[in-house]
Amino acid sequence: MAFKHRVGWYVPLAVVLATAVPVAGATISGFDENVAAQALAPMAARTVVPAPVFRVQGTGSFTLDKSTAVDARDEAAPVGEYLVNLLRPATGLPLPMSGVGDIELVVEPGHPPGGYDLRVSPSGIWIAADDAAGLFLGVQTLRQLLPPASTGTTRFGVASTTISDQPRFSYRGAMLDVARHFFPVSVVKRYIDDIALLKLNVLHLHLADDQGWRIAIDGWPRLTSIGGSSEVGGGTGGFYTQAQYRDIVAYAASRYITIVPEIDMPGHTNAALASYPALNCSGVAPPLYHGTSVGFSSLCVDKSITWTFLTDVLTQLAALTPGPWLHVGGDESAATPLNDYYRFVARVGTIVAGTGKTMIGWHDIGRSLSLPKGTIGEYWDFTTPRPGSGALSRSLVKRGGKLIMAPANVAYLDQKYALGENIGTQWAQAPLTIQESYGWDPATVVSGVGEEQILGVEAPLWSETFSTLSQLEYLAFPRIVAIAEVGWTPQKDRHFKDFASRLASFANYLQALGINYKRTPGVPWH
Ligand code: TNX
Repeated sequence: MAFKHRVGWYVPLAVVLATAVPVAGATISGFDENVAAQALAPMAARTVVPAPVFRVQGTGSFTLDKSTAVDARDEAAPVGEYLVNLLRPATGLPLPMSGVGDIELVVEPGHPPGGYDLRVSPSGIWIAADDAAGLFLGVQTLRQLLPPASTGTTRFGVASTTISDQPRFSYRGAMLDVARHFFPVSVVKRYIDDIALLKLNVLHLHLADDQGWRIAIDGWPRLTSIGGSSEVGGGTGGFYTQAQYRDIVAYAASRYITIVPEIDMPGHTNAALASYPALNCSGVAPPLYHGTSVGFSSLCVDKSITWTFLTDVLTQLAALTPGPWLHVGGDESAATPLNDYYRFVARVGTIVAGTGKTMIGWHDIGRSLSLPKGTIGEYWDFTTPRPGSGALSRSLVKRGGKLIMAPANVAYLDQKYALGENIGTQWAQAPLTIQESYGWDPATVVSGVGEEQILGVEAPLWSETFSTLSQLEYLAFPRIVAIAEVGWTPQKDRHFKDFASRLASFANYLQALGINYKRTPGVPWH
């Protein structure tokens, strides 16, 4: 009974995949056009973002009703719980989790690496993946195949379809700057839910900068009582206790999202320097900083207290963070003499390696002469590299590291949509349009850094110019949707016009979820 909807699918799917996958040119858009343009019912199925790698439409549809149950056992159970917790309020249906169900979620070997298989037929829905994380990604697709809750629909139909899907890159990140303006746990959780919808799987938290220190470190209470007490513009700031940070990590994990904590150093450290006079070479603490300049602060490389401090910070952060990475910034350290910078990064690298984590730094750390093997660089220069940034990035790759691609002129979500807007910055070739956020290939930005050297992509959201959730979402959406598709969908299958039409449909989900977004020009918004 539980397998009834597999009958009639299993063989055709195997045949289809056996022929389509090796060709690797079997694009979703190709199939939509050639096979199934006539079969889009009841919900137009072209809404999925990021675009699945392989998809065919079937005929007919499956409709959820009072008798629909969800079968998700063992490793699949948490994903099943997540799904029914979303769908019960949205549909008003009971959707019991039982041993037998029309919606079947399965963890078993044999599915696309990092991805999932999904089938909808008139008799049911089946999603399967190698692990729960992959299954969760399949559930995100299913959410977008269902009508958005806000439309008042009472018929929850899903068009028959077969999808086989996997990501281009394993690291698909968003970064949130909670240092320039502080955002409470509730906002961070909301953003985690926002990005989960897009199949992003990393949230990088920029936890310390000149304007604020946002994470409690045992033994260093002034970091938060002083360093956390302010923000850009002079507001009251805030910080996460270690229990709150753990809560964020656990919430992210329940969405199969890894937290990457960043403490930016040796520059971008005024908040720490203001908290402890002894951390300053002069022994005198600077005042708290409420402005938006960069490149004026530095830790004091030759003081032993600097190393006691950094060992405590990095060791505690590593213990609080289950993910494999610690981000140490390393950018814009104009106030650190170059020789000091070399020695600083080398020693930080040793501490990070001692915690068992892999170090990430902005690509500037490629300058360092000594780095733990495999250190990851985050590339933030433009899609046409300016002098130096390409070489620094290649220097990381030569030492066995990979790159996270976050070119500022396409991936920095804080860049203004239009120069007249009142939030956002514009240093990175703003205005930044949705077409530009979509229209780049991570593998052709830095020569010598191709597909194999790239860990993934990230969309940073710096917070100098905004302080509310609504502003945060406005800057992120829809450009973060473009970055998510850049990180997921094969390059050859990406076309702006096709993306823009799916994005316009996806906006119905943004609306239903109350996610603020910019109606950028060039998208056929409904
Ligand atoms: C650059 S690029 C920064 C941040 C700013 C941001 C504003 C880089 C690694 N750092 O310090 O917040 O620009 O757009």
